[in-house]
Amino acid sequence: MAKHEELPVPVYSSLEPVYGDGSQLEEAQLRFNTVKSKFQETFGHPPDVYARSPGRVNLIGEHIDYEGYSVLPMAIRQDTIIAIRKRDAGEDKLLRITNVNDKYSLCTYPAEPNQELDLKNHKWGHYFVCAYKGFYDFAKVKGVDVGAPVGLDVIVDGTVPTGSGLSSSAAFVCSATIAIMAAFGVNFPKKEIAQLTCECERHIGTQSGGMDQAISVMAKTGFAELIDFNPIRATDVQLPAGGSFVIAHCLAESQKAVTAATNYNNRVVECRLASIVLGIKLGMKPQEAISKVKTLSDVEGLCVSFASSRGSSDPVIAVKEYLKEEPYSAEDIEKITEEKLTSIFSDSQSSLDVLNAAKHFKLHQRAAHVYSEARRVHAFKDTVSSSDSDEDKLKKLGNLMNDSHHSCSVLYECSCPELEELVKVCRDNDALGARLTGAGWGGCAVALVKEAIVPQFILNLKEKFYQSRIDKGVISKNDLGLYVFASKPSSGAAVFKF
Ligand code: NG1
Ligand code: MG
Repeated sequence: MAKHEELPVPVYSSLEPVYGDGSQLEEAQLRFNTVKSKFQETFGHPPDVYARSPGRVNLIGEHIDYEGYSVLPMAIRQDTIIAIRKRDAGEDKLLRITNVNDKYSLCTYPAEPNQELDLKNHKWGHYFVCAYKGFYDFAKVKGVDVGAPVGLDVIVDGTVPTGSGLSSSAAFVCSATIAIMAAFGVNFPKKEIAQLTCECERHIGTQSGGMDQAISVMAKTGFAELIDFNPIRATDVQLPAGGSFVIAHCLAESQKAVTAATNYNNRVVECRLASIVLGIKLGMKPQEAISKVKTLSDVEGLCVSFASSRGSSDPVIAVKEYLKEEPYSAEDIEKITEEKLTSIFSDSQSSLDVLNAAKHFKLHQRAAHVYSEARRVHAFKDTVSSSDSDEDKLKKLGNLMNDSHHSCSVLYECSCPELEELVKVCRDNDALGARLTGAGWGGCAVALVKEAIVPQFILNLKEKFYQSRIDKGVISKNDLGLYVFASKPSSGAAVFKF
């Protein structure tokens, strides 16, 4: 039997396989009806086909996917639905992208796969164009003839809160890519789509790893997934009984596409610099390290091959030995690399933006986070599959989540005051563990809570964290359910043809 990830995206003729048969189904029926009638109203035709792809919560393994290390997310119920129709060859050649939510106004682009996105002028529709460009690139690589570009009519309906670390962006890009494929009558193995959609999202200017797209495409109901990279692979992880994950938004929004140069991409660049410096210290020539060492997991490989001469294969020891704790200036690093940083990164405008904005680089701290976090992911997986009682497992998982948060906060500095407060409130109210999730700098925390206390736990968060913010008008009381909820592992991407 083919492995789950080697199968194409499932195509369904009814909503039940994805949305079950309870209240979620009713909600989904309403959403699909709204999407369909708004489509008809806007474009004068019904859509050809629909796609959906979910958001995710990362349980552990933060900021290590782009360094080549495995992560452990699960899909959430919230998703992005896209309805699409190919225009006839004789009609105008435009991509018209509209949204059920009026907050997002109509975006129009030429149906031109090679167009450049205006990244300085960020628009929500850009994410669709990422998918569109990626689709044509992929079709070319696969040798699939999809004909000359035609116009596309598109409606989007998303329930993943944006800027929340729950990956509304990947839900959008994956669902768009799969909708475009379905409109052109093609489908591919999920793991190939996971790889492709990850590359798609880079057109928006973030140097993202592949976690969000991988889980959005490959998730399975009832399981978290251990996601490995190079090549992408998903292994089912059955979480212990008696625990539940509660997701809570700290109400500071993280706009990653806008703050990339100082936050997300900055860390990607710091990790790359740490890798190069470690490669050189381990004995490589500067030129060789610059051209060959791309990630901290590459360095781990080097540590293993130099183990006999160094007496250790442990990259954590290499970090302690070779990277100083004080921040590095660009000049400090250039003395080691014997090449200007602007020349090392000359082929990446988004990295040059980082260099321009950065005052210094914390190589020791970033590398120490990545290596310790990579180990926590495996400890989490090993705990889940150990012979401990469920009670003990939950305790250990909670501790690993707490350690992960500490590392994100102190070593990676991707937390913020609101997230710190929220994580503390979670722990003070009997969470077994709590941590920021996703890129950070705002967005959500995830807490592991005993199932039996979930309703009380949520009430406590409302009282201790949200009430003052409702009083100040930051959010309305009626919207609370959007910002704090328990979530079970949900299913991945799907196509619907009715
Ligand atoms: P979010 O939280 O969606 O911005 C980002 C990256 C992930 C991963 C996490 C940090 C994208 C699309 N996603 O997630 O790949 O690196 O941060 O662990 O950039
Ligand atoms: Mg994102």
